[in-house]
Amino acid sequence: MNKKKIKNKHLNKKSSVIACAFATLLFTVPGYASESNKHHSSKHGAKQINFGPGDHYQHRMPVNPSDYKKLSDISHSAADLPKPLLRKRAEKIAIKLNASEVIADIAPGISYHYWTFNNTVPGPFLRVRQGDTVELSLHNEKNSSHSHAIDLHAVTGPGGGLAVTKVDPGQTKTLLFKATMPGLYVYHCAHGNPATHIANGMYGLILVEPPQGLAKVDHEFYVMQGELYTHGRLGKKGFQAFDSQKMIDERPEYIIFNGRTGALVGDGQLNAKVGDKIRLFIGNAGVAKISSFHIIGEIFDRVYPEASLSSVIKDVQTTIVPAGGASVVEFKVDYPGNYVLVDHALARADRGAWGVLNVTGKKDDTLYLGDTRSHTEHSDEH
Ligand SMILES: [Cu+2]
Repeated sequence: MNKKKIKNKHLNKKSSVIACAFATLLFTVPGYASESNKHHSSKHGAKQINFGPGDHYQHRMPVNPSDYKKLSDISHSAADLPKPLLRKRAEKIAIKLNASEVIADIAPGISYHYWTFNNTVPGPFLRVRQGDTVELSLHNEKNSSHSHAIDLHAVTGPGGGLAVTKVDPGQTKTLLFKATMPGLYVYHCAHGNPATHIANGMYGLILVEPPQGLAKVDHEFYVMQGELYTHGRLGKKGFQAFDSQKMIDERPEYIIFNGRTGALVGDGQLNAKVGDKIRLFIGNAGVAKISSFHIIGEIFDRVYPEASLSSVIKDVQTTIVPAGGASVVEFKVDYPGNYVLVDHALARADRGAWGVLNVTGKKDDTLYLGDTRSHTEHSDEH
């Protein structure tokens, strides 16, 4: 949508809505977009006592699951990301994102009202080149219960784009930004009470490739940790409402990779062959926990700490991925088998934070050899 159209659409809004929005802006910290619209505030309970710059609603709005489309799988595939750009020069590129609210399963028989970018959690992996000018248009679906907006950590400017992308249900707005610094960055919705929008699933990663690109590898994967604050305790069946008190207490019931429990297991597992070079783009949406990302039985050959592509460290066991941050790790796989991806605050695996990298190929007995026979004999004696 061009600028003229956006402007006209804005002017056509009812004057009462403009007045309401203006009044709200007077009491809002710049860079935060408050939930001023009629779709929202009337649905919330009393204000929660908190001292943040965003909205203070309790977000205990009733959800009728039949009002939203039901998705069979919320998870974004780890193998689904754009190929390396290998572009000689910067360009102007267009990206379209769709804010959509859906019903999907956290685990079998446990469903949730997810808020998403493009119907998956995390949202699409965005890939641009340093120096590119990006025209990002954000549309909010008509039946959304909330307004949404986007803050990309790759953007320099108020709210990382939030200040100009607040979209009410049915609206589209466009942000133009220049990707100035290389790196792997988190993007997320930051409208209203930003933590709530992130906790409900609105996050993803954007890679700004340096002009020379990244070293060639055989596989790249996209893994992103997130948290779900459900009213029912871990494992409670049925539809689960969001619990804002648990969020402010930093007590997630589920800590997940790629949107739900089991997303990177079985059909969703990461696959490679002995000898392959692998790069993982790892993000952490938070909103509370810092991830201690580790792969059981593997050592990272190279880590770009905090996803700064300007520095690298070698031979790393576990890398920290801050809430609202990322990391890039590279390693060669040398031996077949299943390698388990975890947040090494290991009790979190029981809340869902794990996945599998399956490696096929020839065994190298000089690297790893187990004497299973003597173990069996030993067991038989008891
Ligand atoms: Cu949102």
